[in-house]
Amino acid sequence: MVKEKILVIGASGQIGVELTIALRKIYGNANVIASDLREQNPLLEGTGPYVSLDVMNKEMLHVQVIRQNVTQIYLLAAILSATGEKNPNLAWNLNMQGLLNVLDIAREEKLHKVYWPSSIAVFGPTSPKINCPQQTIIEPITVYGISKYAGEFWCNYFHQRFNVDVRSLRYPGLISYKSAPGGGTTDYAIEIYQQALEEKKYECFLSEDTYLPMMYMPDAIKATIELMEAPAEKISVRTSYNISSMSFSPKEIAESIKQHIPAFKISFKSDYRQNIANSWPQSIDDTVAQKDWNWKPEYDLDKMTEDMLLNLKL
Ligand code: NAD
Ligand code: AKB
Repeated sequence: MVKEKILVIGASGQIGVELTIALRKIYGNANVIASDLREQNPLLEGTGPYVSLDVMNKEMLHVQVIRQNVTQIYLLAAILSATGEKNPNLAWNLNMQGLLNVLDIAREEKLHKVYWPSSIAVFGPTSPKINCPQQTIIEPITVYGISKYAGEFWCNYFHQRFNVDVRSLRYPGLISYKSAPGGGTTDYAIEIYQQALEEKKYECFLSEDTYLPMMYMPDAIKATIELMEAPAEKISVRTSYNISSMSFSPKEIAESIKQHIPAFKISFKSDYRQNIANSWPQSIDDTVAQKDWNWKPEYDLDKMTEDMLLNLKL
């Protein structure tokens, strides 16, 4: 087996913490280097190497890759949809330049693999709302969505032109309890569990019937690792794969929580994030991922609710 040395960029974020821990279990603690703008992360402390690194500083990134004999990069540093609308220039610069820095270094150093996530945010109001297919009309209205769509084509370009083995998933909204979310439109589906336990009430920033594609973090980690471990000849999509698990509305997640906390009350007050949510599909067709690398999720809404409440109570 080829010895891999993995660099996770953005390791202190919502996905980064859990992905770093999962990768360390597979490749060994010393072979997975966590890195982030943030100086350290208590959840990763004692689990393996951690370096403070700015993905925008290409020279420093390149030095780290050479010095540490890195063979794979997982790039998770980005500005998400809601924060991106508050600072479009910052979102565009980080989401694009960060990716280009990594792809350039991957080409020059002949890295074995690169992982970079896209999002359902690539889709826009003209995309099909139900079972949105892999290939369809894509006209995103957020700077985050535009950056993800452009990023998908940069990945495809570096694969076609320079043979960089870069792989990608269009994650739906991700729900988790370990690490706080980083400024997305789907973050309500995390806050709601925390507030249900602490306050027994929650004011939702999306309307009660806003259906969105969502996924529990263990399924997102499973999908990421399965995609990255699939043989290269099985990967037919070099932009980014649709993946799906569940879709629900704020009203439905509240009903699921009420089965465990009967006194829980939800109220609704939409803000600027409603417009973003309205532009996204309600559900995603992921048959290409199923066919290519046997993608299958494990969690539905009620199974996730049970696990979230159990773990948040600990
Ligand atoms: P996050 O905001 O929680 O984490 C991003 C991390 O990147 C943070 O720890 C931040 O400190 C770090 N970072 C920011 N700028 C950096 C820089 N210049 N150099 C190095 N690190 C920097 O984000 P996340 O939710 O973990 O998302 C990770 C990736 O997955 C992003 O590309 C995001 O677009 C994508 N994604 C996330 C979701 C979701 O629901 N969380 C859904 C779809 C796609
Ligand atoms: C967000 O809401 O911005 C993210 C995403 C779906 O990409 N969770």
